[in-house]
Amino acid sequence: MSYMISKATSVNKALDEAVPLCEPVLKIREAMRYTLLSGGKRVRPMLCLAACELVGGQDSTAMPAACAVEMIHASSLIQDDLPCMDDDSFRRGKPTNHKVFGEDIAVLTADALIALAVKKLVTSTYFGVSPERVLRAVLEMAKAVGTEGLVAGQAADLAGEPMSLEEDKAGLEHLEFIHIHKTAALLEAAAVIGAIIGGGSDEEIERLRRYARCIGLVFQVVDDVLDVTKSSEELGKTAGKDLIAGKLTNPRVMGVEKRGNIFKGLIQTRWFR
Ligand code: GRG
Repeated sequence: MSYMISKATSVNKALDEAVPLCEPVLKIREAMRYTLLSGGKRVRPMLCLAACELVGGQDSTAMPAACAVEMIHASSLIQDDLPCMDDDSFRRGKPTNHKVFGEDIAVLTADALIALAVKKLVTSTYFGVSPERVLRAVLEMAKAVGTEGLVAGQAADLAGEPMSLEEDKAGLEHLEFIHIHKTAALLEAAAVIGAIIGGGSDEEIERLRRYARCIGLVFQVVDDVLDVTKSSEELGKTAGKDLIAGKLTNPRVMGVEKRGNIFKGLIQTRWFR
């Protein structure tokens, strides 16, 4: 726990310094800071720093990359909460970005966070990381964000149920697709980028990719379960919304027993062998 607290503290400091409150576009910067510094657990930057450390690199070398990954996460949360997506009013115990700043500013803020993430990642070269490794890291981040990652997962989640909910296999494949893309992709990228920046070998990088993908898969499964077992106060957001929306990801939508079988299926899939 003390390891995690110390990493989160240094990430918070670096994020604070990354977005100074100044002109131009003061309002956008305020909105960026609002979500970026609103108390997330910092799981992704922590994974990035830990992976870098594991392959023999320094925290300071991976800090820009760790911040970049958290900026992408913040951007995805802002977008996810928009009325055209999940339409959430609360996150981390506070009103969501668009509730405070308006939808127009929230969309621009999410855009600005992605741009800043790329900029931040590229500054890794100032810390002695080779341009080849930085390019590789940028490629990993782009893959995690776009149609091979978050965007694909969110699109599948929004599209709702698979063709047949009766067949566990169809349900399993659909769930796995959503979890792997919407959530695991960024956790995977966090660890992989940390290992690339830290000077890891190809073998080390691929091992960490596999490990982080598993963590990501379980992370979303737990997040879905918490949505029905915890209160809104405990979660800091409106609980049970997926249930109301009838989303497949909610354990009670398809029945707890069926969902239990799907969990078992998930655990036995190729990611866990
Ligand atoms: C182009 C960046 C971008 C995104 C577009 C909107 C979208 C596609 C994707 C949404 C992805 C999303 C919000 C997935 C949920 C992942 C998840 C489990 C979030 C909660 O993560 P925690 O628990 O949150 O780490 P904290 O608050 O601790 O940071």
